[in-house]
Amino acid sequence: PANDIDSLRRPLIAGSEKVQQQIIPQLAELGNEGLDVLMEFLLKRRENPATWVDGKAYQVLYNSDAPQAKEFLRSCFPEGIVPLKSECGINYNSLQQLLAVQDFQAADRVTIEKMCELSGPTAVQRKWLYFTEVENTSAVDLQTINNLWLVHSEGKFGFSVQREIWLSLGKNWENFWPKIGWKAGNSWTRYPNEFTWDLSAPRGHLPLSNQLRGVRVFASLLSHPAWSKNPE
Ligand code: UYC
Repeated sequence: PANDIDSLRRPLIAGSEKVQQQIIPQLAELGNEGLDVLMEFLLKRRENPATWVDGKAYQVLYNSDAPQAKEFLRSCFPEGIVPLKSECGINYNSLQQLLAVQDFQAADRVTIEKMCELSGPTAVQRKWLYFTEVENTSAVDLQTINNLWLVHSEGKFGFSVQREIWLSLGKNWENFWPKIGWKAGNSWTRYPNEFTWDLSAPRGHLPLSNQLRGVRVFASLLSHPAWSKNPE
């Protein structure tokens, strides 16, 4: 295995994202020595904002039973690899933990709950949002939620991914919904069982926004200044 490890360490550090994506699960198969390389990798990169490649490496360690991995995460990344910034005193740890174990369905529910919390107690009771509430939502908090999704989904899921697709289609909803797997022909994808709760889903499939009350809320979310402003 020592030989395997050396032949994987270099491309993990210097390879393209595609190469890194393939190497991380191979290291996970190699036991403690593989985990050591992943820890070294995360530490080396911690000065830079986390990418989905960091997310992959973190997930291997997070889902490992090895005591050294547990101790490493406890001391170096107790709250994960995405800074859980909030201007509203909201704790995003539950969302980060669900995404770290790739429980996208539960993470989607928590995302809806957190979005309501961000708008205050009346929205929490109502369990859905008005577009005016979305417009006034903190950019910092939206970026935190979005970064968690991006980093833990190979860059596939998140509001900013949905925005990019929506803009690329000239904001045409009838083209956008099928593109992200929310509608096929004339039928809406049914919540929750018809949605795809893993990475085989189309880009932008998650998180969900219920369209039952119209597109205005989702349009406000995708037009929010959080996505055009630099991260704080
Ligand atoms: N649902 O169909 N959705 C619900 C979606 C629609 C409906 C929740 C998404 C179309 C009803 C989430 C799509 C529609 C409820 C989503 C979708 C519809 C419900 C749980 C594809 C009928 C029960 C959170 C666009 C034609 C609740 C929540 C209620 C729930 C998401 C029906 C996350 C992305 C137009 C009846 N749907 N939803 O918001 O409010 O309740 O009655 O979008």
